[in-house]
Amino acid sequence: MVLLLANFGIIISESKTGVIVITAPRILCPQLRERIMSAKEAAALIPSGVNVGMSGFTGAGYPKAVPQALAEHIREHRDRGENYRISVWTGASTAPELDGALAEVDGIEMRLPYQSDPVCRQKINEGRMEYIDIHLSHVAQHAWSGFFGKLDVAVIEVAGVTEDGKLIPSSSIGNNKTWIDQADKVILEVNHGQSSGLEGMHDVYYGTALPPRRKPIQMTAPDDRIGEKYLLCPPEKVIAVVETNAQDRNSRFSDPDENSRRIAQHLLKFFEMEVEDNRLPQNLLPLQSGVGNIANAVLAGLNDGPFENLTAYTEVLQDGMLDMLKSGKLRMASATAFSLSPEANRELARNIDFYRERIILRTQEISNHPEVIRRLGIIAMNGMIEADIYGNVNSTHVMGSRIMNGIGGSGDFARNGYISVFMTPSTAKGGAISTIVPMVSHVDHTEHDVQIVVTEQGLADLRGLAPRQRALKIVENCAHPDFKPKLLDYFERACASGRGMHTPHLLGEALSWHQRFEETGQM
Ligand code: 0RQ
Repeated sequence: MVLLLANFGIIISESKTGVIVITAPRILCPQLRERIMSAKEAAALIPSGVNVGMSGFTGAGYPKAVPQALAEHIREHRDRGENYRISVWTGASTAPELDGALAEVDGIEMRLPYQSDPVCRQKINEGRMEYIDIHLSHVAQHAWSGFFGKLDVAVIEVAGVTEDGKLIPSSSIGNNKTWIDQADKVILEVNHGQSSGLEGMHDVYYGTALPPRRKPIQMTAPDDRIGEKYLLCPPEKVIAVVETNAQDRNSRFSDPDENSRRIAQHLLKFFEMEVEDNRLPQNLLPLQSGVGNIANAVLAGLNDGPFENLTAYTEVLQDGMLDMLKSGKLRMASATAFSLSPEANRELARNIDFYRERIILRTQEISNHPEVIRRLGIIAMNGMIEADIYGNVNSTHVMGSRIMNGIGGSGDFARNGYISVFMTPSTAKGGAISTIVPMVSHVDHTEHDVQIVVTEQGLADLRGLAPRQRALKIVENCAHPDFKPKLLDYFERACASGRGMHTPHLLGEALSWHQRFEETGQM
């Protein structure tokens, strides 16, 4: 049972256990309360063919009702034989209620800038959905410059609306500021399921501009605040307000497996040696960590390790970072989004006052800003699909052609970080594939942006090494023993071929590793 006293914004609902829950009003602005309607009515305001900017970043803060209602609307049109598709721009990946629902009905013409949804992935790889995979820090300025076309509608989840119409951001900010600024029309989802204690955690910077004479971004530490606590939106732009009461959809991380633990150990030992050699301070430098189980294992390792008073300047805050904030190992964290398991989400809500003092959520053009990342000296740690013997990294395309997720923010951090780490188990698909290969089948991060490669076998520090030195170090330290002799054989024959010695390759043979796997299931 859900009873909505719309005039007052009060929701009275009955929980699964029969408890009556009264939710305080979240929409305090009278002008916006007048626009409250159902998700179905709001979805009908989004015509076919338009560009829609939606909130959402790694399963946090995405609209949960309007995209599903829109998918239903699209299905009805489809059933009548009408073509109905939109383009979807977000912060990063969302969840089945958005990407999954719209992809399922073939409702997405073009998607950008990052996704990790299995249905989307399938449609993209079948050529039925266009996908622009770009650096997350580039998205806002490409939108301002009009490279993606005109943004027609923004659909943004918020945690509430203040009396004077300011929007309290929810569990991610991503590109919301840009979508609200650029769109002609704005649809708001006000989610009562997001903690009201999020208010005050955000820092929305309104000073970014296009060249020439851009102003420096005035940050010299991860905890500097430079913006507003709210998103600003002229109330007359808002065409619909939809109330929801739903949780972000993020799955639980599996406990670190042996490979992840070993990767974490190699990395921790490396940090210890860097501190010993006075190349890193005792509390390291601000950490960026990609998402996933390996990243989480590294954070768990840091939580048990010797380093204190750490900081994070990253794009996504996952469970491991929350644990580190709780234990006090991490002094503060800056990001653009949460990506928490349901348990960690409950922990956040229970102790929101504690976390609000230690977490800042920013727009993604600031969380991923090359200028800030370079100035702060970030330690960037990201996953990869494969690396080649010279240190080029493929993060996005399996066997050169099939998109997995996208580059996300990995390039923003890898290119501009102080230390750029890429990590993966040394084999994939039950040991049939070596993730260290002669030549990557797709390049996302060139040899110039990759400094440390880590697998469960070991760590290769590529700094200060020329290509042939790098090849030996990567094969020796990182390749799986099953593939090491083949890789060394390739390298030695390439060196002996007399075809030029700076970066020796046997071009015809280099990619046949991938081809062999496609043909035989073995590399
Ligand atoms: O596929 O599930 O079908 O078996 O790739 O691999 O081992 O689960 O690794 O979850 O850490 O993801 C690069 C994809 C790694 C991720 C990538 C197959 C493997 C499996 C996933 P299956 P794992 P992870 C901050 C930074 C780019 C974005 C980024 C990623 C699947 O880290 O998307 O860094 N990075 N963002 O079997 C064939 C190989 C393979 C392979 C793995 N060599 N060949 N298949 N797989 N290696 C976050 C954001 O920007 C939001």
